[in-house]
Amino acid sequence: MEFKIDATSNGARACTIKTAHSTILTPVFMPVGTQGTVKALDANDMLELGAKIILGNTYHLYLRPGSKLIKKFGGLHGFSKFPNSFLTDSGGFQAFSLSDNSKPDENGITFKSHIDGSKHYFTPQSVLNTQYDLGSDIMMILDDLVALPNTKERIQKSIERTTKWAKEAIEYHMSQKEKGIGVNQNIFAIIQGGTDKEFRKMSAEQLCAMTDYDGYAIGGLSVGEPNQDMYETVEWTTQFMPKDKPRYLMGVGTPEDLIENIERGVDMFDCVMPTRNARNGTLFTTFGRLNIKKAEFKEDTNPIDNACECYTCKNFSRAYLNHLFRASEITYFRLASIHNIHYYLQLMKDAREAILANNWTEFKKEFYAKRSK
Ligand code: PRF
Ligand code: ZN
Repeated sequence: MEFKIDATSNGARACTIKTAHSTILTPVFMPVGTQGTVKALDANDMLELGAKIILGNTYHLYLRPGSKLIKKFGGLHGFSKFPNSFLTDSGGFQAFSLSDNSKPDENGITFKSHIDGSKHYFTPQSVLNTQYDLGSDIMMILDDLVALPNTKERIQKSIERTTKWAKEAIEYHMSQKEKGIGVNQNIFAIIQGGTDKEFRKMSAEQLCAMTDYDGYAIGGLSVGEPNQDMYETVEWTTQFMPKDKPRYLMGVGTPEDLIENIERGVDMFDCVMPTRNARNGTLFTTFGRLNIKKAEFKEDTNPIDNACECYTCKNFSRAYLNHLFRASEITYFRLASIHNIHYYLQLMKDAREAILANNWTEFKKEFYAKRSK
């Protein structure tokens, strides 16, 4: 992977990441395609939207349809026909959040399938094997998640395990690459430590000392802690992360969260928010959120957002979307998802332009000013 910082502005970074499948300009938002598709959309829609990278989930694809099947089709790229980059999460977080009783031990995580209740075991090596089959451009390591708030003992355990697993993962990956496996695939470690400063420092220092990693993620946030705690933890943690590698904040967030964390030096984000919110009627606009279900939109001839240039806004009225939503038409999901993803991707493009022009502070001020109207 090639990585270059193009500009910085008041802590915010504009970088270029080159993988085997695409050139990614940061800050970047990665739409979530858990099952190998961004819900309601296909590869062509994602290309039209200009997405250079999307996220897939090892947990789901391992359980169904199975990574060996996907490998037969040429990995996620061949299977889904999305030609740009994929990042795949390791499964640790999904085992933690989706399985009834996932149980970590010193060597991995036991969990029960949310589909058929069957029992499975993930190890640092096994999740890489699955991700080699998937052919993702960026693979995430297995990490040990804890719900917040939690005891110091449990958080300490989590960072110890995560470091141990990270060491095993990078050693395994290096040995596999020597055999010609995963040579074009990159690997990111995941910093844990809750909102405790000492634990975050410890986790960041231990993981970033493993210099063979291609990038570093901040995990374990946006799991119920107050927003301000997340911002402070990110600000604190990034100082222990190398400047010359990508920084990824996992599972974050709202448009406001993205702006705040870009300013704190984060380059990459993913979140189900634009797609999930689209499906339940919440649409993002330059002036804030809009609920398309509302009766006030029944005869509204305007597009969702006059300032938006997405396919949906260029062609359809709020009245039509309000109708499609109320009639539970599948087309609604597609049109709403296109708009919300376009909003997130455009926000990242605008942020990048502001950084390149060294105009971050003004850009951030305007972002908030428009929304308070
Ligand atoms: N670890 C992994 N995936 C994640 C997270 C994490 O901590 C989060 C936390 N917000 C989202 N997705 N592996
Ligand atoms: Zn739009």
